[in-house]
Amino acid sequence: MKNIDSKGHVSGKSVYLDDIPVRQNTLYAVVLDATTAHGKILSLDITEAEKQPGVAGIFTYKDIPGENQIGGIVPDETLLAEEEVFFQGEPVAMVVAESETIAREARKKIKISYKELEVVTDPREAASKGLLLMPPRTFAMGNPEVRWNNCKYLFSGSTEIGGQEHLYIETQGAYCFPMENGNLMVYSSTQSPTAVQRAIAKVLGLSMHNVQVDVTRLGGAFGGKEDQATVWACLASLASHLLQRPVKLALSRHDDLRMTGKRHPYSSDFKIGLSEELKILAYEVTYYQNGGAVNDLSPAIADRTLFHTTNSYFIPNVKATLYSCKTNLPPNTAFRGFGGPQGMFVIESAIAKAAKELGIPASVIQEKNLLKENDLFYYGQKATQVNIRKSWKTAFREFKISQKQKEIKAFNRKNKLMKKGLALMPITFGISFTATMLNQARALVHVYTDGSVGISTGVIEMGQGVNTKLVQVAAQMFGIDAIRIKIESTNTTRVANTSPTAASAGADLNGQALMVACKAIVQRLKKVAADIIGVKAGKINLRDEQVFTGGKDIGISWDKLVTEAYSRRIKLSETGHYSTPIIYFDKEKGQGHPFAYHVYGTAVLTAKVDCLRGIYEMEEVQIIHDFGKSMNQTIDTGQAEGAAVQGIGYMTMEELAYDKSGRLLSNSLSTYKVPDIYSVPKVLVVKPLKATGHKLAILKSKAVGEPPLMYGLGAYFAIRNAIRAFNPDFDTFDTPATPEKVLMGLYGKVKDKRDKNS
Ligand code: LUZ
Ligand code: MOS
Repeated sequence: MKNIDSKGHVSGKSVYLDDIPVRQNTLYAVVLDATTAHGKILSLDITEAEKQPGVAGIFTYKDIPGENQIGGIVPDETLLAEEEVFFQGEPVAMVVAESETIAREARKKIKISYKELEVVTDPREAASKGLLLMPPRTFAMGNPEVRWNNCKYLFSGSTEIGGQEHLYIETQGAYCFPMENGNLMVYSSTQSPTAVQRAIAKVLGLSMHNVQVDVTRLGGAFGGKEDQATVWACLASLASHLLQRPVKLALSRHDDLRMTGKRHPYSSDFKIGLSEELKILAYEVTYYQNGGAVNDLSPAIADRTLFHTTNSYFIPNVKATLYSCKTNLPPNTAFRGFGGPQGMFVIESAIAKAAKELGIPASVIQEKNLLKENDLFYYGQKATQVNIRKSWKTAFREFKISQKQKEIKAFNRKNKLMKKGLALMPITFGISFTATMLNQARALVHVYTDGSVGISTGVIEMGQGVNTKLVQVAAQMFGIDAIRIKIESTNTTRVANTSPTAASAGADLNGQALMVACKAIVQRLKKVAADIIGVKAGKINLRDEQVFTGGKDIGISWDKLVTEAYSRRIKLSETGHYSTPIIYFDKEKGQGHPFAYHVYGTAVLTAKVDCLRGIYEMEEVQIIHDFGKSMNQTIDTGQAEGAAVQGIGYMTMEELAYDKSGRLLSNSLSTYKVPDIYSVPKVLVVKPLKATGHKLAILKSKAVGEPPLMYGLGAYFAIRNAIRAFNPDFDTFDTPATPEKVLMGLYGKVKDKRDKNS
């Protein structure tokens, strides 16, 4: 089935927040943000700004009628700064005016002064000063300390992995208006309508039922709107509530880049021990997560890093410790992969380090340690239906990897100033929210008397195609044409208490809830058909818009069946509730079965480096991916390709730069580079692994949003291998591999970030 949004997107008719026609009397808000990364606010003077014609109001924390608190996991985040600011870009005040231009002009007239305090931007420095967002966390299995003695080979090292800007095409924003009796209507570009609803109620001192949040779709999110859409929705609501007028707040790209958090950079130390046969016997890792100024989702992201510490490998003795470091940067947040890539990068670096020292390709060590059926993940879950070796072997066969390896060797022998590198990147990604509680969803289904159907769930369409999958589910359940099914906007009054659309689990959770609702209606309709012709309901089938019994079309159409059910006063609406079975996790012990299932796959990536200039090209990226039994291969392949390219961008050109004062230097698209059509690998192939799927995946079609991003990590190792073909001493793990860094790597002038003398 085609993506139901394809026509609307191509013709420009799809509705986003900015396309909602505004009401009469709408006001526009802009945010004044902190210009120092850590300081006491000495004075804030709004008199000049307030005098500007067209300004309707300027608000600070003092105007908040409820609690000035929007922290989702830990209550440590103010909506508007009080006496102290903790990052550049932190909202301090809001200007509301008749137009956005007026609001912007007035914003310039606000005078604010600070007493500067110490700024920390480096996570290790924060940790050494005891600046932590939460106590350090350790997960362990076995005992690496004991095993080091038995290891034939021991290697250790450090890694740096950068952050990443989400760069959703649609910036953050919200549009609110007051309704009667003090209620509020809120349109928000959010992955988490319930989080927005809850925070607004708290900030305004209302009940959740006073706040209705509605979302049609987002122009991309990638995790950036899981937690951080809340700020703007709360601010717009605050103004709307106080002024009793409609208020729109949509960030400009500059404001968005400066004020919102990114993917977490990590700095890490590892130690790895191998046997003579190259089995990894022990692995120890310490992560320093750069959390930014407040918790946001950092604790949950820390969990996922710890869960993905061993990537696709079985390691019997593991100890992983994570320091979530409080720095004076915007709060870093969810981003596709959610801490997983940062964990997986370190084990891949450890393997690459071992391979370098032993003078063998990393793939030899990778292959020897891939997970097998019934191996234990170090957090206690047994690996079942493991497809990692199968994807690895299929990749070798399909993509002729051994031959490629030989060709690259020959190429590198022949060419002095052009070098190629190849890397394999196996991925194993756990599907479920790591917070077990969030693994639930609900749906609401109406069958109308003309046989058309309306469905609502808690899921958010953000370009990933989940709405199309839900329409497919309902069409299949009722045995009717998809054209009859309308998917409603996501609205907190139709489906309440939604989990964010995140963790790659949107289709699984909401699809299952939808199936539960559809099934109940189908059961009642079958009973009606059975009554009409006098057979048992179990004998009835609905398909092709007709009623069948024993494989025979009995001449009752879907429309007729629905009309008949209605005239018999049968209920044609239903809700569905789903909560993932079998999952649990004991946080104290760090053991349990947190994931419904895992997604597997293997990528092979080749890079070509120009050793005079340091520029490079990703030549080929070929992937065998475990989609399960894909319910929509076009959508799923698109997700895999997009994720892989986003992962490659993360590893290569996307460089976030903050200066020592905590100011974002890469604050526009001329200084922050993202992959474009020219930098996409010339060959980008995604082939589905022949697989049976998993019973906890929607229609056995596995979750696809995040896992393929991690293939992109291989780009770093492919480039590293090419550099090493020119300069065998190159031995750093520091992303992104920008051409500047590659050039320095080629000529041995690799600057250790922490060595002031180098
Ligand atoms: N969000 C979340 C996520 O709240 N919990 C998760 O486990 C998760 N995983 C991936 C992406 N977003
Ligand atoms: Mo996410 S990183 O919002 O699944």
